[in-house]
Amino acid sequence: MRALILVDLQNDFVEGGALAVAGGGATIDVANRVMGAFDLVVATQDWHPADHQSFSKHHPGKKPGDLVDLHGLPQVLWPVHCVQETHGAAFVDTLEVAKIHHVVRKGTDPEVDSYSGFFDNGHRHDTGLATWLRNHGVSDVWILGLATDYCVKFTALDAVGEGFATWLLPEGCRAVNLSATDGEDAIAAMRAAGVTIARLTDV
Ligand code: VGL
Ligand code: ZN
Repeated sequence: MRALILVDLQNDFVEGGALAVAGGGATIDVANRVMGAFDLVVATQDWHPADHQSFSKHHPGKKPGDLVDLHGLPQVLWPVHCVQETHGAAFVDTLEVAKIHHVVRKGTDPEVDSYSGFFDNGHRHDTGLATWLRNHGVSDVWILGLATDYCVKFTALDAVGEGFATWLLPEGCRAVNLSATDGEDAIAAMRAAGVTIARLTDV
């Protein structure tokens, strides 16, 4: 069984959002185009409480893009984004949500960020996604979404770590690029970890 994982296709990550990723909206069209080709479709949602410690406003003197230590983990600080139950946290309204079989919400613990759809950044809390996929007979996962250099990257690396044959569709991804090559570097790191970099025509 093949599953498609749509990573964080939420209003705050597309044009006009609080943490807008350049070209983010284009990923929605790609998602809508390919969803029907998979046995199962999973969508992750970044789902933060208002007091989430990844928000720079909770760190006096810091601004978005700054790096801090959060309980022993390196933490990039972000503008307030994807707060639970807000418009910014909702799926982009052109996304064909009726084709999604399972939603994973992550980043709910205010004290630790969670880029991956499988585990928090400290690899302590498991979202249950790997178990859900295995229970549904999934062997292969294909991944697209936002953002290449954060949530897509860590979701793909954990998918490999959990033993899934893992495919990335870069045409359906866009990067934050705090540094200009972060997106490319993330793709190289995924490839080095065993992710197959695929084209839409491979789906
Ligand atoms: C993301 C930064 C903060 C992502 C989520 O979806 O890649 N990036 N929270
Ligand atoms: Zn976040």
